[in-house]
Amino acid sequence: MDTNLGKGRSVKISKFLSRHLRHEPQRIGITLDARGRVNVQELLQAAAAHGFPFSRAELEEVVATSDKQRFAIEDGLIGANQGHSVAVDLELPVLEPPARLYHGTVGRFLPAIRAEGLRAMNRHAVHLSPDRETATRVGARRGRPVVLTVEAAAMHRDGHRFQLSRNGVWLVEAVPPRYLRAPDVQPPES
Ligand code: HQG
Repeated sequence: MDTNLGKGRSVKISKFLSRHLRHEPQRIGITLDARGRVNVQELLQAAAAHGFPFSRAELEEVVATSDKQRFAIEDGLIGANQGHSVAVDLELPVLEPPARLYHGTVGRFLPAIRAEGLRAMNRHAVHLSPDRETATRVGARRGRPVVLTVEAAAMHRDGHRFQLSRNGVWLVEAVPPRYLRAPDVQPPES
């Protein structure tokens, strides 16, 4: 399985997979099943037919080495573990969350978040991280990260449903403002 994929190539394939397994399967003429998966062979053919060929070995290496375990291959089917905008039912377990979870964002969103809480925006669910470090990385995609603490146990007690994705991301429909604790602004990276 070691294809010695360069990082650049690996990231390109990963982004291609995210785009088509989470958001726009129709763009390359594939149809996801109810759980959001497609046959691996069908995906390889569709990618090649739409000008972005890669091999099965490359695909398997990207899936195995993805820093966030974004994708999974099982029984010849591949799907994204979370992050969808298309309708899918990932059949994830509803679980009791840890007492606190974390959300990484950036300062410019805080006024809206304080007013209306966390919303799923373009995705199916609000994504929450189990630790501050992960949340800091999520926030840093957009600028200087700000980490919000979510009182998950209180939400759970009040009837909010939490699901755990296959790659360790906690998903919830929304987080009302009263469950958010004042952010601690991360120091700029030295
Ligand atoms: C913000 C990546 C205004 C929210 C990451 C975030 C994650 C609001 C943005 C996964 C808001 C949505 C998800 C409100 C939330 N008003 N802004 N009421 N509520 N926001 O990308 O959590 O690399 O959909 O703070 O690692 O950043 O794709 O969500 O900044 O796990 O695998 O609206 O995506 O994983 O952005 O990231 P996103 P996210 P991947």
